[in-house]
Amino acid sequence: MPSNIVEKIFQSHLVYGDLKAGVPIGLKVDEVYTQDATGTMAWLQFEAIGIDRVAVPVAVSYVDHNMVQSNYMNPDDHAFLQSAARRFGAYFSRPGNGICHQVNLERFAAPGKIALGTDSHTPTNGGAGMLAMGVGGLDAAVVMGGAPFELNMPMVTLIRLSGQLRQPYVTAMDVILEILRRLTVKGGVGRIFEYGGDGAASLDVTQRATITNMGAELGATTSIFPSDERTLEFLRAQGRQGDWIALKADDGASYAEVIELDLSAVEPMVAQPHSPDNVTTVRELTGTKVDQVCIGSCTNSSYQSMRSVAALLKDNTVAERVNLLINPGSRQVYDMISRDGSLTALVAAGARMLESSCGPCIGMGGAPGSGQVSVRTFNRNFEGRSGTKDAKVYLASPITCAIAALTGEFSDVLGSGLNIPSPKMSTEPEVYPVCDNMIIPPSSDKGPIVKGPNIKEVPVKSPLSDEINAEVLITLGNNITTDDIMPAGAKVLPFRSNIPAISEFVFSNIDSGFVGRAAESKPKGGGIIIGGENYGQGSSREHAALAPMFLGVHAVIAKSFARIHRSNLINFGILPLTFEDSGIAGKINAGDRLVIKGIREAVTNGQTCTVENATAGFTFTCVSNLNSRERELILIGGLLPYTKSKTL
Ligand code: MIC
Ligand code: SF4
Repeated sequence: MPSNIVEKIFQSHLVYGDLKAGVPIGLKVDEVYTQDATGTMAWLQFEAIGIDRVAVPVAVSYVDHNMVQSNYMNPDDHAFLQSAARRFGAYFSRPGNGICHQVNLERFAAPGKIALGTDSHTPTNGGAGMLAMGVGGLDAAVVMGGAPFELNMPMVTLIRLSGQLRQPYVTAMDVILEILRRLTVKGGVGRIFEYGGDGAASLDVTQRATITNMGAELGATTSIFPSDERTLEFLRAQGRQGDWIALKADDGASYAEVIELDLSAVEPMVAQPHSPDNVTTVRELTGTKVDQVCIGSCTNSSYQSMRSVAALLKDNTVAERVNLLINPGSRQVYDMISRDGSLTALVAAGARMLESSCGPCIGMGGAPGSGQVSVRTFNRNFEGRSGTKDAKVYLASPITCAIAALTGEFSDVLGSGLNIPSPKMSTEPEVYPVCDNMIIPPSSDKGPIVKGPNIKEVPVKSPLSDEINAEVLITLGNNITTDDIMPAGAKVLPFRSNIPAISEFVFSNIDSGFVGRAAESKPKGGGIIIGGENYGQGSSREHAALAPMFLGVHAVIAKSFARIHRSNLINFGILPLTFEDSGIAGKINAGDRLVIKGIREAVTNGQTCTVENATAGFTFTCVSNLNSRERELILIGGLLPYTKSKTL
C-alpha cells in the first residue's frame, strides 16, 4: 500500500497499535531533548523514576531559556542540568551554545528518525525530515527510561506547495503566517502537516524549519518536510551527510485532507496582537508606527535570516524611534555572522546584540515600553508574554522587521518601490563552520548530582478518589494558553524547579485572586477549572498542570483541550473532562460547587460522568475520552506513580 512520509516513519518505529487515526500507538524514539526551563523537572522526574542511564540512543540537555541570572537560581539550574547529563548519560549543550531547536537542527536532526523535546517547538526538526514532537517533561523522562512514546494516531494533512516565493521580500515566515490566517490556532489539533508538491524543493532546510516550527501555533502534533537534495545539501554543509536518507511520500499515498498553497501568491504577512492567527498583510498596516523590533527566536534566527537582515541594515541607521534587539539562534550562527561582516553591519546600524538564547521571546529581558508597538520575528504574541501587559506585539518575517527597524513603521515593500537594497537571500552555505566544543558528550564518569537550594522535589498526587466535591475556581473562554495558566518571564521562570514557589503565580496575569481562592478551597474538597475550546494551547510547560495540581485542582472541564496540555494534566493526575453539551459551560459560575460521584468506576469503564452543580441546582454530563493507559494513569494519580508501579 502506498504510504505517506508520516506513515513510513511511524511504521518503522511502531512498537504497538495500528496506524489508524485516533488509535493509540506506541513508538520507539531515537532522540529526546530537554531545555532548561522544562528540563529541570524532566531530569528530576528521571531521577525519581530511579533508572541508572538514559535508554534512548541520543539524549541532549540544552540551556537556552533561563539565561538572565539575576540571582543564584538560573545558574544553579544550569549546574544541576550539567550534573544530571553527566550522571545519566546525556549530551549537555552549554549556556551560550544556542536555542535548543536551532542547535538540534544543526547538529542532531536526522531524516526518518523520531525525536521528542520538552518544548512545543520541537517540530522545527521537521524541516530536515525528522518526525519531532513536543511533550511534557514527565513524558520525556519516561521515554528516556526506555518506554515507548504513546499517542493517538493523528490525521495526516498534505500541504501541497507550488510556485516559488517572491524573494527577497517574501519569506518562509510569511508562508506559515498565511497558513495560520487560513486555519487558526485550532486548525492543526489532532493533525500532522506533511509538506510536499513541486514548491517544496525551492525552500532550503532553514526555511522549511521556520514553517514546521510555527506549525506548533496551529495546534498540530507536528509538521514535516520530505528529505531530498536540499536536505542533503544542508547535512553535507553541517558535515553530517552520513545522516541523510531520501524520504518522500509514495505515489498514490493517501491523506485526510489536502491543502493547496501557491508560494508565488504569498505576500508579506503579519500577526497582530494578541494571537498568532490574527493575521493580516503588511500592506494593510502600512504606516503603523513601530517602537521596538526583535529579531531571533527558534523561528527565525538562522544564519540566512541574520545575513539578510544585515544586508538591509548595512550602511543604514536604525530609525530614531526604534529599539532593535537581535538574538542569533546559535553560536554557529554568531560565528558565521562575525566572520562574514554581518555582525559589524548590524552593530554599526545600531542593533543591540544579545546572546544566543530565547531572550525577549520568553520575556527574559527586552520588554517593550508601556503601550508600545513591538514587531518580532517570533512565534507567539500572547498578551503579557513580552513582559509588558499593554504592549502591542506583532509577528513578522526578518525582512519585514528589518525594514520596520529602518523606517520606524510597517512598510509595504512589495508595492511601494521603497529604495531599500535587495538583501542577499537564503542560499545554503556550502560549509557551516562546525565546532562542537560547547556540547559536552556523554561520559562514563557519572559524578554527583548538584542541587541548589531552589531545586525542590516533584510533588505527586494521591490516587483518584471516588468523589470530587469541589469549588469552581475560575471560568474561562476559548484558546486559553499555558502562558495564561502559568506565566513565564524574568520574575517567574527562575522558579521552574520549585513547584511550591511557582504555584503562587498560577493565572496571575488574568486573575490575581485565583491562588487565594484555591488555597481556601483546598481543605474543603479542592477546586475545578472550567475552560472553553482548545484549553491549554501553546507551550508544553507541565508547570501549567503541576502547579494547579499542587494548589488542589482535581479536574478541568473544558469544551476541548490542546494535545500536550491534556497529556500533562493526565500525567499529574488531573482529570480532563469534556462537556457533552458545550452550551452548559456558560451556565457555570466561579464559586459554584460541583459534585461528581462514582468517578473511579466511570473512568475505569469509559462511561460519561454526571456532574451536579449543587449551587445552581442542575446536573450535566461530561466525557473523559481516556484510552486504556490514560485511565490507569488517572486512577493511580499520574505517570510518576504509574511508571514506578511497572517495570519499564
Ligand atoms: C515557549 O515558547 O512558550 C517555551 C518557553 O519555549 C515553552 C516551554 C516552556 O514553557 O519552558 C514551549 O514552547 O513549550
Ligand atoms: Fe525559546 Fe521562544 Fe522558541 Fe520558546 S518559542 S523555544 S521561548 S525561542
